[in-house]
Formats: sequence, structure tokens, C-alpha cells
Amino acid sequence: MAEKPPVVLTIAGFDPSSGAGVTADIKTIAAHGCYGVACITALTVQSTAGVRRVETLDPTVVTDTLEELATDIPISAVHIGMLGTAKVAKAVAEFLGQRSGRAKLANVVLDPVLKSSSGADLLDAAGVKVLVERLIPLADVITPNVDEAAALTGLKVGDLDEMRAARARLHEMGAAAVVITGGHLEKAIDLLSFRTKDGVGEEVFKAERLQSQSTHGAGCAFATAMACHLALGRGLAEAALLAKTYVQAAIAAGHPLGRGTGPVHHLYRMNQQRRAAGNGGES
Ligand code: PXL
Repeated sequence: MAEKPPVVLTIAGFDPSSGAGVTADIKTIAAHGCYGVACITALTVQSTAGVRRVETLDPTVVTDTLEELATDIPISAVHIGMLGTAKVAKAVAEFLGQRSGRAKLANVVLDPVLKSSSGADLLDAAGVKVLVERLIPLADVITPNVDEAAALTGLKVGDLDEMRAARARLHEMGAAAVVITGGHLEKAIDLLSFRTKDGVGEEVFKAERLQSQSTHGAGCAFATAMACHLALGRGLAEAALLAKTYVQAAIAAGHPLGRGTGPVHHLYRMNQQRRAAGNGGES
């Protein structure tokens, strides 16, 4: 019998264009050989042209979904994306906290999603407070992009030195480990920072910036790929490097889709496998 794939739970919003959100995350999880389960936190109405509407969910639906899954299925890692409201953020914090009576879930990756790239609020103001006070300290690693790192810390985050100042502040706020992703800086830099016995360790990942219209969902794909690598037993630095490599390849393989920013190609490896097997497959 084939080896059982680890289960990765994504707690995130629904993006009907499937560049971001739970349907995209399930693709990322499948691309990493894991089994994806999902809890939807909010619905969005959007296309590649941007977010038109956000419909929030009753937090008891979130709680019931999470409890139903966690009492039935062993979960190896958790990805948290868009939460929508403070009530939903609290429901997720209650689920992940010790009070539930279950063992604490491992490998919790929190992507502090605040706004869409088109500027729509994906978390209300009270929700940002819950994210900061309750979810950041609960997570094993948080993955803000430079704009989210700036919004959470109140600092300007535009280069590596400013990323270092922001990560220090995020550690003070209770983050055990942080990856600040700077894919849209002039030089694509990611900074991984983690607490050690006697201070803070770091790894800096640099790459050429990719010019592409297929970047929608890059942040979700990065955070979800990290959760998968942690579920597969990899350490933080290896997980961050492999997740960055995956997202870069998924951006490079993206096809133009729609009239706006198209999705990354989460399943680009399936085409490579088809080609390797001699079955053709488009590029
Ligand atoms: O990329 C952030 C994001 C996350 N989750 C959902 C989204 C978006 C951006 O549009 O719609 C559901």
C-alpha cells in the first residue's frame, strides 16, 4: 500500500478565480504530495480583475468545521490565510489554543492576510487586533509580505535592514519565527528569522525579481508550501527555501488568464511529469 500522505489543513477564504484562497491552497497541497482539507472562513466575489465583494461567515460554522475535521483526521500542519472578521479570527484562536482539550496542532503557518492586492480589506480592524494578540503568538511561523510586516509593526519595510527591524518587532509581539517575503522588492529578498537559545537566527534568500502578470496567489502558495514542507518533516530554513523555489517556478509557469493579474500555476509540476513520461503536455 502506498505511504499515507500527511494531512495539511488550510483555514482561508474562497477566491472563485482560484489563484488565492482554499481552492488554490488545495492545489498547492496536492503539488507537495500531501492531502488537503479546508475550512472556509469567508467568501469573496472576485476575478483576476480584483475583489468586488467579501461575504463573511458565521464563526460557529468555522468552529464546527474545524472540530469535525480535527476529531476525525490527524493533521500534520495548518495554514491560516484570510480570516475576514474578528469573530472568525477568535474562533480559529480558540481552536488552536490549549483550551480545546486536544493536543496542540503542530506546524501552524500563519499568513497575516490583511488586504487583497487590489486594496480590498480581507480582515476587519478588530480582526487585526485578534491576529496580533492571539494568533501571532500561537503560530509556529508567520509569513507577512513587506506590506503586511509594515502594517503590523508600524515600521517602513522596503529593504533588508528595514526587514530586520520589522522582524525584531514581530518577535517582540510573540512570533516564534517569521519569514518576511519581499518578492515585489527591486531585488526579491525573503528574510527568515527564528528565536534561538541565545537570541535570534536568520537566513536571507535572494533571487532575481520575476516580471510576470501571473502572480495572484503567490503569498498563499508560499505559506501553504511552507506548511507542507513542515508536515513532511523539513526544518524551517529548508521549508522556506523550497517554498520560495516552488513559488518562483509557479510564477514563471503561469499562463495569462483573465484581464487582470492571473494566477500562479500551482500544478506546474504535473506538466513536467507528463512531459517526462512522454505524454506531451503544454508548457
Ligand atoms: O492573496 C491574499 C488573499 C488571500 N485569500 C483570499 C483572497 C486573497 C486576495 O485576493 O481573495 C481568499
